[in-house]
Amino acid sequence: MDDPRRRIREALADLDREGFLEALQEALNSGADVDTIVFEDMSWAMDEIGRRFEMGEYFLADLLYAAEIFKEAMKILEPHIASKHRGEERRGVVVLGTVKGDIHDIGKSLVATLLRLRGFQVIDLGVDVPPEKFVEAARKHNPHIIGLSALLTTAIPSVKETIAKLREAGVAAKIMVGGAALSEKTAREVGADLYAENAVQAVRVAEKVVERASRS
Ligand code: B12
Repeated sequence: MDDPRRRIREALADLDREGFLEALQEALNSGADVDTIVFEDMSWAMDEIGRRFEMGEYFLADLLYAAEIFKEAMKILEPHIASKHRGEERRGVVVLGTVKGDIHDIGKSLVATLLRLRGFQVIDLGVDVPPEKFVEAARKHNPHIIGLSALLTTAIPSVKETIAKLREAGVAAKIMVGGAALSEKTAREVGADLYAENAVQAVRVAEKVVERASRS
């Protein structure tokens, strides 16, 4: 791995804001791929920060600071992401939110950003969203897809409950789930239709759903 990418990983994981932003700028100047930076390097660092938190080396305040640095970097990266991912057509409608009991929003917001760039209309319900609010939004906006995000394993029952309530209400939208608490396997177990590991994949999956809907 080349040097700026390694420094992006290490400096972000060490919460060295200046070192990280400098490495980020260097990587961009040298033409590094923006998806690799966000979905491999910065995501690796956030996982490492999570590991250090689990080991007792980092505290909650460190996680908050990491989130702040991540969001600051996203402001720099957004124009680069936009020029890489922008699509022309009007695609489909997606209702998105982080489920009840979970307030992590970075990953969910990344999914929203990429979907919007690819021409989707995204209704972002925010974080800690109760099932009833998803049902209400589904009725109001008649989306192609409802996206549920969960990073805490303790929020998995919330995902399951939300899906059950959406089905009970007869919502026709495909339900896509994602976030560090979920996998292909848990997605199936909670009754979701679709799973995506990261925001780029989420867009691919969403595009397929809308393509299929427009063909039938
Ligand atoms: C930053 C952070 C926080 C910040 C969040 C700030 C914010 N504004 O979001 C704060 C400080 C608030 C926080 C709080 C807590 N956190 Co926290 N946090 C993290 C950390 C370090 C990074 C998360 C992140 O932003 N990652 C970067 C983004 C880009 O990645 P991502 O979210 O995974 O999203 C990508 C994919 O998952 C996917 N995706 C995400 N959503 C969706 C949705 C759909 C529909 C799709 C298709 C895809 C998709 O696409 C995204 C982009 O590629 C993680 C570590 C980790 N491994 O995730 C812990 C982590 C999630 N937190 C953890 C814990 C324990 C907590 C707390 C309980 C701590 C405490 N004692 O209070 C609280 C819970 C608060 C709550 N009720 O939600 C644990 C969860 C463990 C578990 N198994 O449940 C983790 C894993 C850390 C750890 N290893 O211990 N946290």
